[in-house]
Amino acid sequence: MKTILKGSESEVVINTEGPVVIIGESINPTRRKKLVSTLSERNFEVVYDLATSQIEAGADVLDVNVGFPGVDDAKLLPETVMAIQEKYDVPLCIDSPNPYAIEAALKVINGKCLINSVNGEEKSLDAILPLAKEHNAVVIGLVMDDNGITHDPEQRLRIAEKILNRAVKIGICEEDVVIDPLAMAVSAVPDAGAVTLETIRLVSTRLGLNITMGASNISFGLPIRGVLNSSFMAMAIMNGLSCPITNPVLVTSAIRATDLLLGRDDYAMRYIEHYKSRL
Ligand code: THG
Repeated sequence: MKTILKGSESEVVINTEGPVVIIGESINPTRRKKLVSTLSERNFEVVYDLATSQIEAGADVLDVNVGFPGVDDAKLLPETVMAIQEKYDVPLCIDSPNPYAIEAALKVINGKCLINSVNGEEKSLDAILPLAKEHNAVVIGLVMDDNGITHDPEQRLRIAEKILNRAVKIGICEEDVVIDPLAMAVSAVPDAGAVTLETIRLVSTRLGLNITMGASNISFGLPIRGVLNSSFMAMAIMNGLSCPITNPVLVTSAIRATDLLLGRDDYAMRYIEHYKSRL
């Protein structure tokens, strides 16, 4: 299945058959004090630095999250989107739990973006799916609902099905629904990795949809995060992950290696190109 994203002129195709599309996670204030202080002053220099470094490292799409305590992200998210669009032509993934911020960002966005995210809760489905339809956006469906988070992969699949059905019912194409199987920290939930990997396998084989996830969540609170992130990434891609939200500076090498080993990189062209750009 192919999901098409667009910037102003650019186009990125997320294909369940690969190769993997990388959504850069780093425009996110979590533990980035400098991003918070500069954004508070409407200074986008740190945002530009993060955009440049991620694109150079292999990001195809940029996640944009400007949520921090005290911020009015219904104002700041569209402003940040406009600032990025002035300098870069890549599709964006607008990341906010606030439907007003999502709506405000959709009004200024060029092309066809990802909405991050909707989930199986009734109020989320009601708020977000009509916006995705109206603005012709792709929507990420998180597999949690009014009952919270389940650790049963079959239940997570059921929530994915519910989100897909509701989206299709209001006229969104199934390729414009991308599922997030929920990656959580293995330091807190011992079987978090196994549950997520099995959910990916189920969503991939039963629904055939494109799959994303916040892949770095898995390693929160642990040392040598790059090793955990890379190992998890390889297994997740094997099971059907097609567009991870991750830090390309740390993980693109593992992603290119995995695509090559899965036979999705003829003559190792992309792997070698990435290797050369690291020299
Ligand atoms: N699913 C979806 N969207 C998401 C998530 C998800 N968006 C947010 C988050 N989870 C994914 N993004 C991040 C961004 C940063 C980090 C992890 C996930 C991160 N940051 C470093 C830290 O906290 O130590 C700090 C920055 C760095 O040094 O890289 O790990 O699950 N749909």
